Amino acid sequence: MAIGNLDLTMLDRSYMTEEQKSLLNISNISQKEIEQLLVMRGQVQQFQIMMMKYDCALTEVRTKLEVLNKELSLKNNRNPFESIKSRVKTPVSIYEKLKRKGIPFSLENIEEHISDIAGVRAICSFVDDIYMLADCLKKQDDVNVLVEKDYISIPKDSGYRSLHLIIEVPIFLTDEKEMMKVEVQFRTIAMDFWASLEHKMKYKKDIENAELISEDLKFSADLINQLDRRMQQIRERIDAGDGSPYSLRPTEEEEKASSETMEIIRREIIAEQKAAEKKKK
Ligand code: 0O2
Repeated sequence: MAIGNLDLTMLDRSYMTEEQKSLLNISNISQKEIEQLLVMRGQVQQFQIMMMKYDCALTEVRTKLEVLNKELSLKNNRNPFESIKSRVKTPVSIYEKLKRKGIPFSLENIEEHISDIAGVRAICSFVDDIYMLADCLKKQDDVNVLVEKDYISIPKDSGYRSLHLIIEVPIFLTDEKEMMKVEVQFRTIAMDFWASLEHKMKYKKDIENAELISEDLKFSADLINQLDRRMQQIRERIDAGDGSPYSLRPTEEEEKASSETMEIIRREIIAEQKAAEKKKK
């Protein structure tokens, strides 16, 4: 029996004691401990079946996106997707997400409260591709849209931008059809670059001076947003065969952001100079 890559036959079941029940409250749980918890509850197979179904749902959604990619690449002579990544959430990550939400770890709670066990990340070339591709997916008649979170129009406080769709798609097993939830995150390359680095550096971690770091990350997210807008404007000019520089004039918002950048750089230079002078004395 294996959950993920681990072999459950290797586990010593006699190790399972009442103490294991406290697993629900421990932090930094390991995959092995989750497996022991499932063994203790006699739910190993049920868990494996559940994960297998989410994996099948991922395959369905990936295929849908790959079909769109093939069709649109032919029609428009360019690839709307830069890449499509997918993953089934690990048992540890599922456990931690439930814990963050204050919900006990159980199979019922996983199905009810975690909507991104099956997750697809579609990295798109331009912001307008994101909305066009999401619309194509939403109107397919075997796709139910459960939730749409547009963190591009309204970014999260962290600066995080992406379009999230939580959808339900059918999977067909030997004698049943089941609707499974999949979260699809649509991002541009720039949004993905920011989110991946931010995730590594800060997301979910307690750090010193968190407020200053958050401000800097937010500021970088705004720069990334400007870059995305600019790249889209350039593409629009190329599509229109218009090389005129005027269409690239910065917006008021961009001008404000760029003068803020200059101010930050100026302040940093002054601080560095002062620090150097102090060192000399
Ligand atoms: P991981 O490790 O990436 O899987 P819900 O999923 O709707 O029940 P949640 O988590 O509040 O509840 O939904 P939300 O805010 O839409 O976030 C879902 C996922 O989006 C997260 O999954 C992250 O992948 C990503 N995300 C959301 N906010 C941020 C952010 O500020 N920075 C980064 N880098 N990613 C973010 P997980 O499970 O939290 O994490």
